[in-house]
Amino acid sequence: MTTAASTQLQRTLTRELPQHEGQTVKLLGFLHARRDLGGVQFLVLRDRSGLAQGVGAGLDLPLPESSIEVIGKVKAHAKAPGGYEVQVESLRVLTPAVEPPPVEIPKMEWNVNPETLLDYRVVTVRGLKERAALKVQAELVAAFRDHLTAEGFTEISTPKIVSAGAEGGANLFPIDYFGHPAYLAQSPQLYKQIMVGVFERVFEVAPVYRAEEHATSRHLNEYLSLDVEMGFIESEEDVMDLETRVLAAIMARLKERAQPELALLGAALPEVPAHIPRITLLEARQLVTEKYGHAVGGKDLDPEAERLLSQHYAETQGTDFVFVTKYPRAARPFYTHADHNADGSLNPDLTRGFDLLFRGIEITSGGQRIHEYPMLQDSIAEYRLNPESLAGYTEVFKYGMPPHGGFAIGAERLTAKLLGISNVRYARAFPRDRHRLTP
Ligand code: AMO
Repeated sequence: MTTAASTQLQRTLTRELPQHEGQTVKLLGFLHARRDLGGVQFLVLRDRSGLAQGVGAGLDLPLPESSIEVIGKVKAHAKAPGGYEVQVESLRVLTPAVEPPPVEIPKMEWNVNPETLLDYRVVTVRGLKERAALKVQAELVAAFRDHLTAEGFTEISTPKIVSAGAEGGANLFPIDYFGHPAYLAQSPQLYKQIMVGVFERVFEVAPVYRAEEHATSRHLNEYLSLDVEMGFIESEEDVMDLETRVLAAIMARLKERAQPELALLGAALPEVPAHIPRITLLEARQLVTEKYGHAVGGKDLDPEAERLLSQHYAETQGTDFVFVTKYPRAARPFYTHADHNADGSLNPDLTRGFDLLFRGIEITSGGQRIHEYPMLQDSIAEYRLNPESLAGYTEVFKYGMPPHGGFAIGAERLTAKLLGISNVRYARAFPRDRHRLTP
């Protein structure tokens, strides 16, 4: 039935109930929970702003998750969520669910195999914790955009179908592009640099693709990359300072706009120091070996070394962040600028590339890039890359590019570490991993 009352009333959100005590309101949402005690029925309606309890008599409650409209009077009720209750005068089912959800959506913990939860992600993602994590991520992305826009950056959109890899390595997804070989973009790296020649300061928020064969708690095959590139820098220090300001803006916005979600998830926001500590990769490796007895394998830091280095900074300086700087050439892509010696000459072994660790894990890579055409050609040769396949990128350097640098934050890693989520897959609505292509 569409009653006259339902069409006349404006929609009220559940979080607005306190302003409507004593009034008749119309709520729209999902039937989050229901209980029928014979003569009296209780319901919880969930809308985008929260939850509201309703109580009524003679109500015919549909299956949970049905879309409903509730009209009723608002009364203060200490035991109801939010402190108010709606005395239901009419309940209208807008869309009835035809099957109950596979898990009870209102429960805070589901004792179910995590893979099964992902199989049913289309509806399990409605869970309050799942929704809260994605909401925090949305605010985080909004803060990233807003802050950079305020610093004069322009948002760009670069191709995700590309002819060559930007980061090197074997983790490219090949695709068939009308009979020609092509790949899914690993990173907007080369295009964001080209766009510095247009706008000086650019950013992009878009998914990127990595054919990671291994299943870890930190790798996805598709993740949201928060990319930044800035022209006319002095050195990578300017880039690290920029990232520090971006992170501070993100935390400030979450503090202001995501309190309910953070509280629900029991998450504590980190303080972003005005100057995030910096340590060179060589010193970092030495430190974890000497202090913790951990011998680091490979050229980079391994996950255990990242964890220990973060632990050291948490213990000694009370911060969750540390920049690891001056990566050796062998651990960085061809586009990374060499570091300078004290006399100003180039050091062929070290670069101006850095990583940012947050709570034990790398959330960012960045650095200063090569901006001079001959130096870039030399680097491509040294890395034994095919100059022809990179010609579309290197060409722009013939026409003049300013000194520049940038960074990329993996949105899921940052979200997961902020919220205490143990696997990045749960910081994405529909994760893609080695074995998962649906939903
Ligand atoms: P890099 O390859 O280090 O650098 O990636 C940057 C950040 O992206 C995140 N990340 C991932 N997140 C989830 N799953 C993955 N498989 C994955 N791989 C990377 C991490 C990482 O720190 N072009 C450079 C960035 C730059 O220099 O501007 C790049 O892509 O948080």
